[in-house]
Amino acid sequence: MAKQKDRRSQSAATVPVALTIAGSDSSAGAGIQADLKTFSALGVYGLTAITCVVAETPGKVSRIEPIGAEIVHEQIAVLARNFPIAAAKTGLLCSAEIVEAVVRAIIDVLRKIGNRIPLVVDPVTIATSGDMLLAPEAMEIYEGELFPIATLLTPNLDEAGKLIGEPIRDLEAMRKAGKQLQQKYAVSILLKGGHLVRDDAIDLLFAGDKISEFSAPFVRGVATHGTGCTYSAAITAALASGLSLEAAVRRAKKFVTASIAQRLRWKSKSGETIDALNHSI
Ligand code: PXL
Repeated sequence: MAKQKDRRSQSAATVPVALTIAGSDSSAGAGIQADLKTFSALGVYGLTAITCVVAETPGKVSRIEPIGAEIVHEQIAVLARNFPIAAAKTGLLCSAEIVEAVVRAIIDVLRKIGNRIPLVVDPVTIATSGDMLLAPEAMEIYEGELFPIATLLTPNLDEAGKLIGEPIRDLEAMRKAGKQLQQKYAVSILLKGGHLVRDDAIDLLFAGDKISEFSAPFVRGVATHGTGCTYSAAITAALASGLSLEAAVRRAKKFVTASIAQRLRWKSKSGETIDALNHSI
């Protein structure tokens, strides 16, 4: 045993490296914490650039505080200069200044060093609880500067509906909306249909001329705090491991479905139920 331990402590392992640029969720079901747990579960070393700190429980955001834009830029820049980053994702970016700093760091440093490393953009604007997370004035720069440098956008139906200016109520409307977004931003789109009321959660991937469908049984009555973050982190981990976009989404969908199915549950001090995704699967 001692011998084995010795040998292990002397050998170094190389695993793929991925970067998440996102906010901190104190309840650890979403945001940077969900991303890191997902990266670890999928065998990827996760780096982080924190954009803001959110004090919250799974049901309610209490307070959001952005980090200074320059330190957001610096986190990304030092990591890009020192680690072999194979893929990156963005989550909650909070303010227009932070979106601007992230775009600058990706173009001027990360992509200068890492060429066209895949960038997954999860356009987080509203929490599952309904709380606004992104400053409204940040949307213009988000669309104008961040979307065009993404490899994949992962909007849910609410976010996609806002971007095209009309609600998406069925699968037919999803097909139309996804194509529209793909053309509008010239980027691949994963449109997540989990908010449609059906027996299964269907997502559509629009990449090139192809539309691929991913479905899983819909689990009703389950708090879904953090599913979007977990999904985009799992896609990023799979891309960092060298999978194609379609294979990465397929693997990520399985991971999110399992993290919901094997969810965790506690009773709060006041007797309420607290659910959380299980990332240790
Ligand atoms: O699920 C969206 C989200 C993303 N990032 C952070 C969050 C939340 C939701 O609350 O707190 C940091």
